[in-house]
Amino acid sequence: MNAAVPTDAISLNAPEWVQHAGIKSWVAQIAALTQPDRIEWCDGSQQEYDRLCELMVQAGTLRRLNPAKRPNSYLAWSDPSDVARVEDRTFICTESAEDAGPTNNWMAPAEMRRTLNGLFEGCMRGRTMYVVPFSMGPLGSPIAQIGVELSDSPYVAVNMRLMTRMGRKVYEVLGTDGQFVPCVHSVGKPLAAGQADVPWPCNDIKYIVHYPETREIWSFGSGYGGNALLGKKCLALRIASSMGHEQGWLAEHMLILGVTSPDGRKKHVAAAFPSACGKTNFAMLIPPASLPGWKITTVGDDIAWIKPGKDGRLYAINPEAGYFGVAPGTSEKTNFNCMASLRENVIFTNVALTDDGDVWWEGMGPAPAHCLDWQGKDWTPESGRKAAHPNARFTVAAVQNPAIDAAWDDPAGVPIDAFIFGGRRSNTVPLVTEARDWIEGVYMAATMGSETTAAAAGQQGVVRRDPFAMLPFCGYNMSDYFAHWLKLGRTLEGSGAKLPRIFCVNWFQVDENGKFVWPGFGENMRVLKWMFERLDGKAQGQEHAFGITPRYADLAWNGLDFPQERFERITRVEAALWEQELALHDELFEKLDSRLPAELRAVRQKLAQRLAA
Ligand code: SAT
Ligand code: MN
Repeated sequence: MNAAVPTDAISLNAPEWVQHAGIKSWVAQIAALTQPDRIEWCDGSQQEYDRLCELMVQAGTLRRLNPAKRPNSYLAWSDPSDVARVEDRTFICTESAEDAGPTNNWMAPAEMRRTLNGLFEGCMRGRTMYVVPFSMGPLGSPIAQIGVELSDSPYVAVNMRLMTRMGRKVYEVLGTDGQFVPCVHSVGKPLAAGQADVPWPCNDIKYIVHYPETREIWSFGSGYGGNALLGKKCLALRIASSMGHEQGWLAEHMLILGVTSPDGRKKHVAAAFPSACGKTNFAMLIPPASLPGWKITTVGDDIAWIKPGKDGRLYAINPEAGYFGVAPGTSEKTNFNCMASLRENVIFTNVALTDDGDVWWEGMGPAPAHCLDWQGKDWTPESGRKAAHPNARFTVAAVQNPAIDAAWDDPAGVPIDAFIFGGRRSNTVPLVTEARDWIEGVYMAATMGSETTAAAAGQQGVVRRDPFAMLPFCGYNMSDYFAHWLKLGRTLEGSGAKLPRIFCVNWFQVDENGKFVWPGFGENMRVLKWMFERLDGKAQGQEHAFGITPRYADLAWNGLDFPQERFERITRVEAALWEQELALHDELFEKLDSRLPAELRAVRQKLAQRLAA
């Protein structure tokens, strides 16, 4: 850590352990534009983390939780207008609009630069600019990517320390001229001389901007989650997906887990679900006691970088080092491992504060008789409103997860045996379907629909197409992205390698009372076990218009009372619903028409024929 004393021209004051001239001149250039009072070069140490947290406690941004209940943990309440990702303010700025594609907001780079230069000019006045060096992926690994985020938010600096490999070591990897992705972030609220700050500064004007061609990220106006922690969605998904497209690999919105069978054999699964659809729960699943010997271990809970290995198989790493998970609904019953991860060293955002200085959220357990809600207002169970914001989050280092996979940090990654794609659908989509081949699997993933959640600003519960759960995260044309997946399949198949199988799941069908039919959580192990056995060529299933689905007798039911009639209701393919569904696939394809791969249209025709037969 190194603090600068403000002078007329701001002093760069770079510490001697930063030997990278490119970074120093870039920091100077951004400081000249944004005009912070001072610059701090983060070293990633515990002392620095503690000091910044204490600074935020003084400023009212953080509250220290009761150390007897939740050691070394803090609670932040954001501004009520800054609680989620802002998809309508997220831009992919490529030279040609077609390269961003019809699913992204686009603006020409030169025009966007003019807009942002105006907004960023003087935007850090009265604040400190933190220089936050981070690695996505194990430090020094050939698959890792380095970023440097310049931010006027100390909340960002401490969250980045939990979510990424952040600090001084990054400069050792970079040396004097290593490559990095420059990320500029401002909450967009400069302070005049003597003006008091607010606990959660932000701006009504928001821009989350990516230049994939020059690999730069600029974010203005929000201090929250994926809008502000730029290593996550911005670098590890939007920029990385575009790098992967160019270089022949994949950056995906997927958890990665290891499944070990009772006889000690291990397989790895990468699973894509939209935000706030239970990826963290699935990644930390504890199999029911009635399925003894099965074990799940976590490699990652949100993002996977996947590259073909020399043996023709696909290998995945988790580029992150922490979890930024949804708190509401998390309990010892729904996700024991997650609750165990959250015992200490956590930053909570927008959960409720109990009278004894601990946290609470809906679904955690019995409601307290009184607490302060996420806006600091008195709350009782009779209040008739939620105590925690539905998108309330925790930030915690991955190493605190008791189910962490031994290879989670392995630079070589883990070999992927199966992909799972899952949306949140109250009807239509069966509990589980296996694609008959790679192309059919890509079609399933491409046409995935899901009900929107509180993770993004806007209306909740509306079904929208969310291809590969990447709609908000694909940094280039979605049709090109489909083509990239198809091409990868052809290349791997051509090399004689065994391709991962592709499955589509839906845990979320509801009955006539709006209640979930499938118990989910640990019971999802029954579906995973079926997949595992399918990979071994052992389990049976039934072929239907869209693929292969297990019959009742194909799943293990010991220890669970789940009648056949209920199983059939969530696995049947209803022709009338599927005709509507296909019409929605057509709508998506129409939107993506200009570059849509012909293979996908062909699958669509075959499905319609099978459905009609
Ligand atoms: O993008 S966030 O990190 O805020 C969370 C998400 O949408 O998955
Ligand atoms: Mn996510």
